[in-house]
Amino acid sequence: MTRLCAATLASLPATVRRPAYDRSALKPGIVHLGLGAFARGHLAEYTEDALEQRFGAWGIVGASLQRPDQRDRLQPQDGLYTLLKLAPTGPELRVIGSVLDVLVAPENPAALIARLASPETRIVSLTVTEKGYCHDPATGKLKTDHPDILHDLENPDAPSSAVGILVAGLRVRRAEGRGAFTALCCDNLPSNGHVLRGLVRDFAALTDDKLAAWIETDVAFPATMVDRIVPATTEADITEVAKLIGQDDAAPVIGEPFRQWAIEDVFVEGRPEWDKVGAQMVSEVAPFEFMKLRMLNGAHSSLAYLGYLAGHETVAEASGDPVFARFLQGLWAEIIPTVPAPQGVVLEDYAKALLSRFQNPAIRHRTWQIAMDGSQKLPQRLLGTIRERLKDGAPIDHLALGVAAWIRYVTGTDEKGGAIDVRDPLAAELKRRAEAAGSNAEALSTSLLGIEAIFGADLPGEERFSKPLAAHLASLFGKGARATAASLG
Ligand code: CS2
Repeated sequence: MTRLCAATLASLPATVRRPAYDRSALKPGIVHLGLGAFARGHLAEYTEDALEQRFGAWGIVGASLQRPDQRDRLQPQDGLYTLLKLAPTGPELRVIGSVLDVLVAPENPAALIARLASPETRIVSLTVTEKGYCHDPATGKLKTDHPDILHDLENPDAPSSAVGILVAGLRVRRAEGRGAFTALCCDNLPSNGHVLRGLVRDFAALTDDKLAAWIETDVAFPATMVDRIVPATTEADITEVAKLIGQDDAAPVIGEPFRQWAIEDVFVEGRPEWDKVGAQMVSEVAPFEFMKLRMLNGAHSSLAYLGYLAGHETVAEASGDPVFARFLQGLWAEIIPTVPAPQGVVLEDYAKALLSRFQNPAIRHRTWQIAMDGSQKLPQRLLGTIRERLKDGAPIDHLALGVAAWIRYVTGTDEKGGAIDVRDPLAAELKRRAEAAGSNAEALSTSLLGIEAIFGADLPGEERFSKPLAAHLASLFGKGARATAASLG
């Protein structure tokens, strides 16, 4: 079978939508750090739409910060790939053309820094996942003892972290009298623009106060809320897409049809007309962010741990199980009072829509995938909500069960005694603490609650949290995830 690339676009079946602009004239304007499936299914599609509406120099150069895989898949395809949107009613196929090239940071850091420093580059966007910011998730502050940060301080011209890379590019721009770019964080972090600004400024200040001050005044860091469910691509997806488009595509992206993007409209060097193609330009992203992080991601993580423990492989299976569907309703009832509704949104309707998005049988989003990196995710997904509920003296039973399920999960052994492949930057510490406590639920929950980078200094002393947490954990060990969720009524 032929491989998808610029030369084969014309022979795609008519059912496959393809770039409706002159791609050979497309110049780069965006560098995207962390070009995984999510960015290719979200930012790159919005940009594709914007290019179709009004053509401009907004092509994307992706950068992989770790492995060359993405570049190796995309370069032979001239950056082209299929976006397969799966609605319960059927598939929709589209080849995306907005990605022009992919750089691999560890292979050639100088080339990436030069691209960031190029006058063509006006936006540097990021999806490097929560742990990619080398910060303390409980406080949002830079971890100055993080190995990547230490490495980047030693090697400022060959940085490995996203923050180090941004600062290296900005340093050259300033030295050469070029203007700054906009750094657009598209990760699921609370106040993501503000947090990124602090990290970049604080890292720069470790070596160069003047650069830090210039960053503070000249670089824009808009806050964003991003949303589309895009599971990691599997071999089965690759086979399926080849069948549908009649060509080989080594890098397809599979996602749900729903997408949302709320952006604070502060850009120093312009932006694509994303607002003309569905992105919401808003002055205040926080209500969108609270709604999405707490209601979608908070439910996702809780369901991932409980569902995985109960033997459900995907979110669709777990949320299709009536016990967990009821658990989700109870969870959302606890979360909703802590969320200021964005204008025009009824949060109960948002919750209903979430349930049907989760239950979309065409999307195979593995509970294991979402369970990854819990130590980096819990603070913004569940713990902030718990703090607010406690302040109001409101019940937190469902929220606490989500956290208990995480603790049960990171012990590394499932309900049948099988090993769980726990992926987390704190995995070693979690394992050590779990082994020391054994299956003594109280000792285990006290020990994990003591990790200040996750739970802060306040939550361990909060009995209204620690007691139900330990009780839920004992129940998870005793009767399992499904029966425990069922017992919440
Ligand atoms: C998920 C998110 O993997 C995860 O932790 O909760 O990737 C989720 O699918 C997206 O944020 C949806 O927009």
